[in-house]
This record gives sequence, structure tokens and C-alpha cells, in this order.
Amino acid sequence: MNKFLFSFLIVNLMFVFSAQAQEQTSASKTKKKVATEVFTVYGNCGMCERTIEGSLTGVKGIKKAGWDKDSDQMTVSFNPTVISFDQIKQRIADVGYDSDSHRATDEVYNNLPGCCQYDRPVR
Ligand SMILES: [Cu+2]
Repeated sequence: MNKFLFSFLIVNLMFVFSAQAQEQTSASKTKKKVATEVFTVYGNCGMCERTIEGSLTGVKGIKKAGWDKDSDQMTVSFNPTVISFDQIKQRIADVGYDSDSHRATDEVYNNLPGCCQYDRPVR
């Protein structure tokens, strides 16, 4: 096991324990809200997948984020009291990817690797 993987596992473990502790202390208050949205994000390949998902990795309020390159479908589970659906789509646009409602700037799009310059939706 390499060092990176090991520290990654430790961080995950700590997260699980702190999440459990948090759940116990807030159990009497309101239940944790998690929303899940499925929407289209335009892209091409596995590299796009890493960039798109990477834009939400480690972001506060994001529980799960996965993009499927065959269907262009993005599935995000998040806590809407921490991050909005709009902010999520904006983060994806900020790394170069158009969604059904948010568009990347031409500058960021043009800086994507050639293989990742997907056909943009007509606007
Ligand atoms: Cu790509």
C-alpha cells in the first residue's frame, strides 16, 4: 500500500467516525438533509470524468458525485443547507463543463485537453 492510499484511508476513517459522532449529537435535532439530483453534464472521456468529479471532491456539503461518460449523466448527493444545486453546477462549469443550465467560459473550455473538447450544446 502506498503512502497516498494509506493517508487517504485514514482520512476516510476519521470522516466516518466524526460523521457518526455528529449524527448522535444531532439526532434529537433535525434529521440530516440529503438531496440527490441527476442532470446532464457534457463531456467525452475518462479524463473528463476525473475533472468533472474532481470539481466536487472534498467540497463541503457534497456526499457523493459521479459522472457517467456513456450517458453524460451526473448524479450528486448533497446537503442543500450547505451547498446549493446552483453552486454545484457552477463548480462544474468552472472546470470547463457545460450542464443543462450552466455554461463554461470559452477560455476555460479552450484550455481543456484536445480529447476532452466535447461537442458543446447549442445555445
Ligand atoms: Cu475528456
